[in-house]
Amino acid sequence: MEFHLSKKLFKEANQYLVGGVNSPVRAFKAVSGQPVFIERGAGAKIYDVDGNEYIDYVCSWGPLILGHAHPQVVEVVKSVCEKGTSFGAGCEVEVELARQIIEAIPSIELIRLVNSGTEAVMSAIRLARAWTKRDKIIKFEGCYHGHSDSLLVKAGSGATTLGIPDSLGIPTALAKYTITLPYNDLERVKEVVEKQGEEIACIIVEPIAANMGLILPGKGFLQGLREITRQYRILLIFDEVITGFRVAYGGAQQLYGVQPDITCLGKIIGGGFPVGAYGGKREIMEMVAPLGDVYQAGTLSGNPIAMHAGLQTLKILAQPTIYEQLAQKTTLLVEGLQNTAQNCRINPFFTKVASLFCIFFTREEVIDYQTAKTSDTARYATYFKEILNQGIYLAPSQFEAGFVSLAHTQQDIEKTISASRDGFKAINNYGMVHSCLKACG
Ligand code: KE4
Repeated sequence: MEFHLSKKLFKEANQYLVGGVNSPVRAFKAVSGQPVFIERGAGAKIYDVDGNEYIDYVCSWGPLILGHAHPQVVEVVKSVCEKGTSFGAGCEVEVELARQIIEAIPSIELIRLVNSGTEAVMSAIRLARAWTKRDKIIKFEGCYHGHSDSLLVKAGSGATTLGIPDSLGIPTALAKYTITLPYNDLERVKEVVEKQGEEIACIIVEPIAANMGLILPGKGFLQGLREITRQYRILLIFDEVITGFRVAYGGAQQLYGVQPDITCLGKIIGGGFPVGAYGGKREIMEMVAPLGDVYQAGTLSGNPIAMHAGLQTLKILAQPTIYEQLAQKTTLLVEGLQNTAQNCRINPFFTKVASLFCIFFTREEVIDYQTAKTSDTARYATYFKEILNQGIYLAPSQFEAGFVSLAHTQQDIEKTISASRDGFKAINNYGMVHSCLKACG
């Protein structure tokens, strides 16, 4: 594959944009590669500016569960744009989308729509602190909840990828209120809550962790968090920005049968447009302005274009068998990759749930941030580059998840498995070269 135009564009981009990108992970630093610039997408495919075609497993980091440029989404967006794009006033479609979300997620009685997952989580934390009149929060190492100050502490996603677990610029006076614990370690949570419970406003968790690779909650972990938070009047916040409408129509809380006090959403509910949302019990949400004294606002919150794109997406997801189809495609893919890896005498650790998956290049069982970090990121980079050259677009970092869409076909999956054979062989070759260089000193 040739990347001439992407290279040229990246060089130019670096003159104007920080690092040539508008979000760090897109710079491909973790795979020390040359980022590709995408020109268009259609279904499960994206096409870069050099005309290369890729089967896309990033799906814009989750929103495009229907695939790119879904006809019904494009149609509704086109027709709405012609009537104006933003009014800074109420629109009927905001009410329709709010109703659609609330009907899907029983733990949400009242909701506020915003413009990003970061904004949703930042507002939910502020609300939890106001509701409980406490300052401390508990989050989990490797979980990523957007880039608001209190949460950019031992974060996942780009922060892990870039090896900056704690960002610069966060006042220690604020960071000290964030307690970070190992994911899936309920005993540690109990220890801390028994000592400091009266000072803790909330526990925020990705119910399925998808920002340090993909890590499933251990048996009883989420239920345990629910019990201990109830006991100490701590609010439980599920960050379902990725898992909301992804792993089930009712999100991870439906899959695991655990209801949080506040849910944060994003990505899919905007159908590919900027969006976020936080919602929960009416009595809690009524503390938010203009009803209550927790202030939060946004110029483009509830933007009609994003609302229509999100509503159309959810209406399609609400149809029967959609999640069964997504799960079948993902199982076909992961089982094929596992068999191929074994045939190449490679034993990565795979995780999968619904239409999310991940390949960790480690022999360890990955259950938290520390075990995720045992992954060989150089091997991941080798695999990533080999399959990219064969037209497979996986996340440019070991510490992200893979996303399957409704548009991925059996043929796409078979091509991915075939390309992975070469990807695993490239690792074997890399391994041999590496050990030879090591032996030669
Ligand atoms: P945004 O502010 O990027 O819309 O959402 C932040 C966020 C919050 N919570 C979870 C669980 C998330 O995964 C995210 C954002 N996800 C990353 C991908 N791991 C977005 C990609 C990026 O940062 O470029």
